[in-house]
Amino acid sequence: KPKTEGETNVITKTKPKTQRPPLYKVLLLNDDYTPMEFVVHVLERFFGVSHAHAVEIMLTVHKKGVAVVGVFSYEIAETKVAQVMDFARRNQHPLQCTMEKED
Ligand code: NFA
Repeated sequence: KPKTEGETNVITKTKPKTQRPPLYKVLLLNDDYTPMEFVVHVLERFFGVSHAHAVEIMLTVHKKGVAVVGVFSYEIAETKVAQVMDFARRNQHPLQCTMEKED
């Protein structure tokens, strides 16, 4: 329809918001007993990081008390935590691994 005076063509587009699943941080916690080499091995084995990066992450946990070792979907994070906790328990180390929803 032809526009009369004062009418303006303003098109309001509603952007379809793409839904992404929430992400979860996997955290490694310091303790006084787990050997440093064991923690490095855990990081290489379950998080696929290089030896050098594993040493860096381990030292961060050792000095700061905690560090994020990766960010994953709920299911993957849950699996990583279970794998680390099971491996630590089987080797009789008190190493703790937890997950936390990302903001
Ligand atoms: N703090 C431990 C030690 O001095 C090493 C460690 C690092 C443990 C990171 C747990 C996590 N043997």
